[in-house]
Amino acid sequence: MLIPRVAAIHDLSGFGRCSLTVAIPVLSAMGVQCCPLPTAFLSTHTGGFEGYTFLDLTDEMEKAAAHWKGLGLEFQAVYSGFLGSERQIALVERFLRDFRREDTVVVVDPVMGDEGEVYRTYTPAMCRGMKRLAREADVITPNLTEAALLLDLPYETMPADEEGLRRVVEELSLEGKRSVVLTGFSAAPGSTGALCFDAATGELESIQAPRVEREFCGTGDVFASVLTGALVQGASLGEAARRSVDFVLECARLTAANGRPMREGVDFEPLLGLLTGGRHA
Ligand code: PXL
Repeated sequence: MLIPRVAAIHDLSGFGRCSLTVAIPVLSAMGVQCCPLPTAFLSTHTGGFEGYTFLDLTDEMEKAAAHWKGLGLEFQAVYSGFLGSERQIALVERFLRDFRREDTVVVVDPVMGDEGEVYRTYTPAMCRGMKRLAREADVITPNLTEAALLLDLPYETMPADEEGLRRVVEELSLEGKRSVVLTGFSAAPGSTGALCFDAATGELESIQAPRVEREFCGTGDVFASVLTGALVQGASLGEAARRSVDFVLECARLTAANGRPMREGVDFEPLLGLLTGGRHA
């Protein structure tokens, strides 16, 4: 049995449960091999902490990617998220040129901001770079803030109704060429989930679950990691989004029940068992 292999290009934040500290355990639990290519090492993520350390790993990434190329490694998916510099975005583009094969799924989580705010380390040039990188993706997983940035629209002008958001997702699909999973989409009060456009079928689908009335940190990373794992297991986009929405709901419920602070991310560890038992597990 071939264990699917994913190159995960994200930061490593020591505390706060996001990016690689989510992607590695989630993909492993799903029976998928995660090969991390860390973009930066931070003491914590940048949301809700002061004085975090930030070590840019661009030079190291370049060397590691060259080594992987020399080894002839192949990946069933390349999954990128939080990036630390403009140069790094170009490096991920080069990584795709070197490693993308016919059947490689490229998932770009265009991590740039949330709740209408751009993350502190993201410059306008980096946002332009992310938009360029996202053009190479098979699947993108923006939240509404990132959707606005990708479309060069002010966040305040983004529609709130389903009809308008369907148009946003269609526009993000680049005329049906790439799949889009808009996260944090609420189809009705008390419900939340994702609005998906599947480039394979040309169909739009809303995937919903009950909403836990609290804000959480790192749920985008949990969502995109489960989605990537399910896609390399052969799930359709809709099935993969269903697994992601359901798992994020369980994480949100447990974190709320445990009363944990937002900046610590979600309490996902006791729930990893829900992810085992996929097609290859
Ligand atoms: O969850 C997205 C994310 C990833 N990585 C870092 C972040 C954030 C969000 O704040 O700061 C370092």
